[in-house]
Amino acid sequence: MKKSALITGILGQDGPYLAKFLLEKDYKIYGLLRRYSNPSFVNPEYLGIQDQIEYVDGDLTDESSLINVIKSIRPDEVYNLAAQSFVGASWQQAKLTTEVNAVGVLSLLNAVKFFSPTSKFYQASTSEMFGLSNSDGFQDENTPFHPRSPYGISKVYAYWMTVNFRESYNMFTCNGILFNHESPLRGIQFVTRKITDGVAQIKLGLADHIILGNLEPKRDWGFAGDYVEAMYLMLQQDEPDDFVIATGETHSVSEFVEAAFAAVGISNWKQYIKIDPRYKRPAEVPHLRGRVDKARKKLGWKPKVAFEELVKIMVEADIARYTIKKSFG
Ligand code: F7E
Repeated sequence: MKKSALITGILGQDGPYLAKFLLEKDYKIYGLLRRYSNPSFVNPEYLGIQDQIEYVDGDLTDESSLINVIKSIRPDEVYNLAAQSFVGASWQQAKLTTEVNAVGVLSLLNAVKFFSPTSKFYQASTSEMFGLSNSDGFQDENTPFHPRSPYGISKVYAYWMTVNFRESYNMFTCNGILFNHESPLRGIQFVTRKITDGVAQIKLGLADHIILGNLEPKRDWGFAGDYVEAMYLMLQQDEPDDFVIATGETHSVSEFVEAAFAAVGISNWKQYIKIDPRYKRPAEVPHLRGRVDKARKKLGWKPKVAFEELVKIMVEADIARYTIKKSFG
């Protein structure tokens, strides 16, 4: 019998990478699709897996739709990757962020508990939960949370609810506390993709500057394609547990900008950057760097793609996109 997985957030960045990874392990993949006027399948198409996903209708904010889906497919594994995932928007849409990222997770956990209690459950938790907390320059599974945005706060609720279902109902539920992870599939509003897209346009003569906010914050940036393996590994353990997934390296936004311009041979990058306070956040997370010892030891997981390589992959993918667009007029 084929194993089956339900992936929420199937049209985002991580959903397609995870689907591809599991398809290679011969899983049957269901993708939860919420109602859009105009859904964009570019990410599964980019990875060449669009016709191998069975889409099922549902929305994290509609509990009955989740019950229907869980009841009818009873998947072996549920990966909850759906979220209002843009930290910057979470101040403007704090309630929506909470309804999707916090209450939505409770609804999904309840649907699993009542209609498929043996399904293993993965919750996409995040380094944004740590926020200001960084005692020795690193964050790990024992670091207290001090979220700095409605997004971070919503994710703390979902984290503890996932732990609580494990402790209260003996369910196999895990939190992957993933630090920032990027790829050519990253949404254009996130800083890495905004930079690599801008650098590609500048290189090709299509733009002459990039407008950014705060260049000081430091992030631990890894490659999304590496991180989905860790999600899978968590659900293959004998016991459910929570794991930090990161590279252990940290770089500032300005170092990312510098590396992206270096990837196309431009060293005087400062002349191409403009700062607009509109892109600055009311409260910032200044420094993220994960200590990944537990995942290394227990999951045997480690990141494969290093920082400079990641930046290069993203810049090259954006240059290729514009080159194809240009050649088709
Ligand atoms: O910002 C700064 C910004 O939006 C990174 C999500 O996947 O990772 C992501 O959250 C940093 C911040 O990602 C601009 O202020 C400067 O310090 O790419 P970002 P994020 O907020 O770290 C975590 C792990 C998640 O869980 C989230 O879902 O870059 N920054 N200038 C800017 N950021 C943006 N977006 N745009 C700018 O112009």
